[in-house]
Amino acid sequence: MATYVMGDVHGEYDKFMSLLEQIGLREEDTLYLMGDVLDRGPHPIKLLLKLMEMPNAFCLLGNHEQMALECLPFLMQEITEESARAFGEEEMKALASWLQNGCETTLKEFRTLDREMQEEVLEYLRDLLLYVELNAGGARYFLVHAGLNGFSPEKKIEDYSLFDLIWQRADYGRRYFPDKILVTGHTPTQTIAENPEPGRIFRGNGHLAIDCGAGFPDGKLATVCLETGKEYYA
Ligand SMILES: [Mn+2]
Repeated sequence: MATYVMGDVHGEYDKFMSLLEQIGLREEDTLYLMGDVLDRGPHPIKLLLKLMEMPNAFCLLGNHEQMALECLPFLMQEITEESARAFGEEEMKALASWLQNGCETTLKEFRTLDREMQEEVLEYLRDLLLYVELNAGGARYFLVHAGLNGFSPEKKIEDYSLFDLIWQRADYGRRYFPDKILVTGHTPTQTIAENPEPGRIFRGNGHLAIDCGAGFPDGKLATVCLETGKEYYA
């Protein structure tokens, strides 16, 4: 029984399939994805439909899924004069932000689904996990998409805002938990100043940062087996 954590896939379906093949994921293994499976890369919805079929794959909520959840419901309304007028300032702002963050490929594929599948996709997105705590290979891990902004050891997870958990970058120079490793995506490891190998998985100061920039031109998709520490790249 192995536990894998995987970085932000961003629609890179082929890289995802390549990693699945490399690790030889078995039924009894568990795969956690750090969120941001949507946007940028060519096949975000194809990827999501694949994940929906995998009983041993669990996805965290990333800021890209949150943007989709803020926009898809109102985009799915039929545009009539009346509902178009009903798009308020909030909705327009949400859509502008999603457009800036590479939603085109997600929208393109989402549009091809029938209404029933669209609803299923939304339901899956609404049920994504905000954080996961687990033990593997004798160590404890705390998984969250971006970080724990405003961290204090006594603070309960419910007291962090969504923005703190899925948008605000972790401080990789800082150790958060004395007894747990903080696993994050969201911040490409190319941009972590403390990382001696930019673009590879970063470990240090109680962190495991695994977004290796898939969806960007020179980026990779990465996964690591928590029991063995072995890293895989596509
Ligand atoms: Mn992100």
